[in-house]
Amino acid sequence: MDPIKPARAVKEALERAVDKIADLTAPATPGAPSSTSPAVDEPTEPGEPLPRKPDQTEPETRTATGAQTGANSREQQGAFLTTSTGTRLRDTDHSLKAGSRGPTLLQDHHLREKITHFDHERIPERVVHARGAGVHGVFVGYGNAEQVCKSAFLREGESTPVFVRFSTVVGSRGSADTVRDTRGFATKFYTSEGNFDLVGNNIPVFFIQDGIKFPDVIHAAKPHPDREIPQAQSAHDTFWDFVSLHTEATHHVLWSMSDRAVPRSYRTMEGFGVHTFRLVNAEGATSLVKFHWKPRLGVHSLEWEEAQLLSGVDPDFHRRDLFDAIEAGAYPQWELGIQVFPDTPEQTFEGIDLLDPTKIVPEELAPVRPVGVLTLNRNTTNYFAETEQIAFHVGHLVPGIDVTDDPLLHARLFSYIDTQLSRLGGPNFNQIPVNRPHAPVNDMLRDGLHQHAVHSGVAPYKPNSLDGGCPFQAGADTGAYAEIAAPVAAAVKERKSPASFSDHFSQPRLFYRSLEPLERQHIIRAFTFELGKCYEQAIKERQLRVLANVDTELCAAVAAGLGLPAPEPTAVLPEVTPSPALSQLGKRWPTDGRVIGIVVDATDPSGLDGVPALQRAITDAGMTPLVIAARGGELPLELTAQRTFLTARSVEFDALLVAAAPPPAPDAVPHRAAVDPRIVLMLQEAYRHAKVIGGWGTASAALTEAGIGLDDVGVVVGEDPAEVFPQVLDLLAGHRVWDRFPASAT
Ligand code: HDE
Repeated sequence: MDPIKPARAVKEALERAVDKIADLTAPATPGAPSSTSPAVDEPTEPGEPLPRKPDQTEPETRTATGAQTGANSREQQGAFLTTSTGTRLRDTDHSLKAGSRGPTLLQDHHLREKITHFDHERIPERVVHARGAGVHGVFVGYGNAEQVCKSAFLREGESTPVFVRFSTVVGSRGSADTVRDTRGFATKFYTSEGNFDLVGNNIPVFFIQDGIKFPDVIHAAKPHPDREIPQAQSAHDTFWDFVSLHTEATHHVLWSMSDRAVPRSYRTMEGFGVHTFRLVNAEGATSLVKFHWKPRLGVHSLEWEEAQLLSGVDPDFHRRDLFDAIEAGAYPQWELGIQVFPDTPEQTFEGIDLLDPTKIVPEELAPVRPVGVLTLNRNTTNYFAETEQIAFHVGHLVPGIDVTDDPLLHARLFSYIDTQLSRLGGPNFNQIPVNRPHAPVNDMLRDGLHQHAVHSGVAPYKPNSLDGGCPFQAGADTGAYAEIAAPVAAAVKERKSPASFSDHFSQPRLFYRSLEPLERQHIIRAFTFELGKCYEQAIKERQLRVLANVDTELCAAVAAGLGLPAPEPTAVLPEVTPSPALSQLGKRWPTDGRVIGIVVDATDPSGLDGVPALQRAITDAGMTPLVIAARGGELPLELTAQRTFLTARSVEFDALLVAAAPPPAPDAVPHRAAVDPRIVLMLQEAYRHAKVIGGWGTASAALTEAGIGLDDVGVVVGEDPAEVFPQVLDLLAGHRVWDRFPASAT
């Protein structure tokens, strides 16, 4: 910036003084409350906010970092270190002292500002869903929802910016990504009619039917209060104590023990709104709906042992996968779908109570109709500013969408504002950049901690005349949000669930019996693992009694694993019609964003032939190749090692390609075998986790060393990578080669 010349400064000061005198002499009598005299009658004709009084101004439009608004204007400005008020600093390494040996002087503002700010850097983490990863994207409506919903963001071709935060529920902010848990899938749509938040999960049902039980289920799932262990786990006594006594949790527990609770990636999860919502179209006709997110890449999971290893090898596995995929241009996509039900007075569909959040409506009974597509295409710039400070709320609704009387949803309507007050330190959290709506805001909320707006006018109340009556209430024709007038049945005040909420077992049974044998086997193993980690035998026995009322095979297999007798069911197990849509096996999907490991032996350059071309082929297929060599850095043929035998572990890769049988590297634990033991372990794990393995050249020696048959299912051995890779890619479309281990569950 040019220094201001003294003569110009004097001239400008004089001009300002003259303006000021003119302003002061203009009004006849100072003290008018408003810029315009009010009318006697209350203004009813809507108009913009009145102009400011001539004597008023506002702070110049600057961002928190001192810049004019505009692109990148919130980032740090200028080349020099400054205080938070923009004064340049010449030393941030030494505090101001009386002499070089002290004492330190209280006068040192920079020291005090720096330390005070640091002392307050942490804010309370979310009480649930503390661990999360967020990214930006865009939602485009298909326009086919108009029959049921008038919301603008669903119109054909309407493009709406969004922010999505994925999360786990139980663990604290620093816990591992791949734990067995429900995942949050929360989306903020910055629509032209205000923000709409769809705050859902990757499991379509919930543990409880009434929000008053939420603290109970969370207290049970969180670490034991005395020792604060275990972190981010449900495999402990308090969790199983609660759910074995509180049988309405059974359906969610079945999902939590299924592969859904260990997703391969956030990109391969379904999302669900869980509750039933009420939609209204432009004519005022209403429908009940359930929201679904359907991932374009299909629904895929980790193997349980893989998930456990990843918690140590790469605790950031899911967030890294999401950010890397977006950075690589493999933008994850989901279709938003709705199941639509008639809005009848009973609010049931095919005998299923739509207000019961422990129930699904099988897709075979009510198909999911896609109404738009979500693309996540931009990573965040600053985790805290965006992902940590985003504040979702199920009450952030737009015209066309309303809540139903689901008692779980009603407690949520209270909870989300309340929790932001303490987490984000006051009532103005919607003014934080990531929460700001893209629609114009003219509320009458004022003051409070961290107020960013500079509100003009004197009448933040209604009715008023001093601000010209502004802001005005909108009508149906001017985009007002109006709660849908839904009848409330004549009732007595009582603490009670409806009788239709009392069936806790038929839908868990429906879920279990809809899965493929392999998926059921995974559920059996998960129950056996989790209950095996409990200390109290009474809790295990009690949970087995619950399982007996779900499925005899499940109960017997878990009981056998625990070494306990399988109890008899206490009720007749109902016939259920399986819902094939609940299974995640048996189809083929795009492989975008998958990671392929390529093991090479740099000491034998002949084995590297074809590897550069293979890397290109993998990249062209939308995936990431990572070369694994004995040591890092440059390799022959202009290859670079992205991983070494020391840093790589099988769980990072979706498929493993082996170009050689590398001998033990110098940093290997002394080993008699001919192949480096880390590579042998890597192959054994990849094999155990049903991953595709490909090899050429001398690779067969490495496979044999690992005990892998060259003709085994999902093992492709050929002359060169050009022959092997297409077959590997084809197998990868099925996610895993599950046929390698035929399931024992029937
Ligand atoms: Fe939440 N939930 N929840 N929840 N929830 C929160 O809000 C709550 C429930 C869900 O990425 C909190 O800002 C109650 C169901 C997600 O920021 C809190 C009840 C579903 C997220 C809260 C429920 C969810 C939250 C904690 C029972 C799936 C993370 C921090 C009545 C449909 C959002 C916060 C994000 C977060 C309360 C039940 C999803 C305390 C009282 C059911 C995805 O307000």
